[in-house]
Amino acid sequence: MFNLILFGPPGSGKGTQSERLIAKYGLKHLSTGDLLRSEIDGQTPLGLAAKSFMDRGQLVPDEVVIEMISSALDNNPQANGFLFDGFPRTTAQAEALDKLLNQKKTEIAIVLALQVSVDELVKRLLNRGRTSGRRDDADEEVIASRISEYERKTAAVAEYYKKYNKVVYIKGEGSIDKIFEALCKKIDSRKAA
Ligand code: B4P
Repeated sequence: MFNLILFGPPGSGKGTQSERLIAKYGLKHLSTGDLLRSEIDGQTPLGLAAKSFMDRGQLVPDEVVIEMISSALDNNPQANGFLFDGFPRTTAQAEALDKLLNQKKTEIAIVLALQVSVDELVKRLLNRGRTSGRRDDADEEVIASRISEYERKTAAVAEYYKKYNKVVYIKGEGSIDKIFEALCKKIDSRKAA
């Protein structure tokens, strides 16, 4: 099994690059953002609870997302590997993920961290907000709060995986094709190691 984490601030290109990476490497895509939005669309109790946090640009509580990922892992016993997109977003989530993978006798092979300036993040998210209908992309204050949640709670996740030499940084600005190429190079060299 080959499991990877695509890491980076909101708007850094995680969702965009994930789609290409899962097609190339045959991985199962697990995006907590997508899973939460589908709970909201289905008006489930979990979705209703998550919506108030997401609309304000805050992280959804750890126990909710950890439980969601745990079920998603159990529901995909045949997967060749997982691409985690937007998860883990706190150190507690990273510790929980390690335990879950450990129970399945597997682990994270690499953490690909996309680096993008704050100005570019805001520009991209506002731009998507004009067409996507995503409420969290439409309001500059909500975007600022997502970026500040990232800095306060999520940036530490990279430090957590650095202890295990799993983090590789990639410049997330430039053409989508070039960034994809750079990501593939890092994955291929980790697979060959
Ligand atoms: P997510 O759905 O994960 O959304 P995101 O961080 O904004 O990134 P996304 O992947 O969608 O955007 P991308 O960078 O691809 O999270 C939404 C919310 O859910 C969070 O705020 C939180 O409330 C909650 N949540 C999710 N996971 C959670 C967890 N684990 N714990 C707690 N809460 C959680 O792309 C952005 C835009 O940039 C796109 O329009 C794209 O086209 C564009 N773009 C991409 N690459 C580009 C490039 N190279 N050049 C120009 N534009 C580019």
